[in-house]
Amino acid sequence: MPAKKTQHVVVSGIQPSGQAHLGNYAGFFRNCLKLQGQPGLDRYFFIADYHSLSENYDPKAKHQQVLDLAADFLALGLDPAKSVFFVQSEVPEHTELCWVLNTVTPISFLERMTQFKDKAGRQQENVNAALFDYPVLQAADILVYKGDRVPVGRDQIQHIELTRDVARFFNNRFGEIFPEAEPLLTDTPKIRSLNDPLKKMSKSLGERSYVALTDEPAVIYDKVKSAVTESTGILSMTEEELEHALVAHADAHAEDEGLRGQAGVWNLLTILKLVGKPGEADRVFAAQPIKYSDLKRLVAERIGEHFAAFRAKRKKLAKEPEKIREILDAGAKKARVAAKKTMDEVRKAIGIR
Ligand code: AQP
Repeated sequence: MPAKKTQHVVVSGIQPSGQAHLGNYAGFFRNCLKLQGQPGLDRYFFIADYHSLSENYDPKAKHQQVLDLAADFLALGLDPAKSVFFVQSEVPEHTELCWVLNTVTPISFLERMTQFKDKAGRQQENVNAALFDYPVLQAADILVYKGDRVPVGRDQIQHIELTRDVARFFNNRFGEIFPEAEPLLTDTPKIRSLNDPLKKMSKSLGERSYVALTDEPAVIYDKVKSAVTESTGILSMTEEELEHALVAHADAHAEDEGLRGQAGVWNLLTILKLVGKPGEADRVFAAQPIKYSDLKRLVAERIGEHFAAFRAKRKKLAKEPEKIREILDAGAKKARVAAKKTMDEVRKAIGIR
């Protein structure tokens, strides 16, 4: 039998820092799961527990958060026979490579990272070194498997660019070891916050910002019902115009209620495109003025339907923590084989072995 030929190595992770939400689904889970059936790919998906320590957290809750997130991923359809699925801290090579990559990463590059600035602004009492170094650990997460394809949401593009820079700096100094990683985006790479649509949907903006994948229909409706929209029923900007306005004047819009309303309505249409029936979002758009109470009811209903099977599977899995643990243990074992091989190469290249 001819040997299996790997064309690309896909790597991505998600932090266990609370409930997985619709934004994570649109940018990350769906993206990873789509790649599961494609031939020629090696796939590594992990729970980024070390990353999550850079934010305020409760040590008593962390272990359960890891298991919950693993249950989410498995219930959404992750197949451990097709993808290596594991917990980041169980493969110590991630942090070992991070240390080496730190030595070739200019501080000025990290200072530019918008996620660091955002998060440092949100947790001013805890601006720790790990928060600053986060993108280097992320680069190590990818490069330790020689990953060259990274399924992520749009908010992570800057970090993947940094991963490329770091790989290049390393290769220039020590020899060609690492590939250039490219982000893979879906057609819905960003879901906006329901209560502040100028920002991405995010756990740290509070429960009203996001729909959790495990939310029951009544909760979903309650959250979507209070989503920010505008008052005319008319979308005065195209989606491209909106994006352009937001990118061109990022800071100037914090107080722009008109723009916030347009972004809120476009967000509901984006969500409908994601979970609704084919052509449904286009029909709503074409029938302006839009009655937002009807749109919200429809969006909430479709989210509820879309995740009904997931919720049932997820409840069943929650009762089988040993099974989840077994899958993660087996995944870490496989991941370590590949990660160790890269670290052996790296140690030789940098002269410590
Ligand atoms: N709103 C989003 N739209 C599209 N993709 C998103 N992702 C996150 N939010 C959105 C993608 O999900 C993956 C996991 O990201 P993470 O582990 O960094 O989680 P997060 O971004 O930290 O999630 P939150 O809710 O925003 O957490 P907090 O509030 O704690 O910072 C990534 O691929 C990301 O692109």
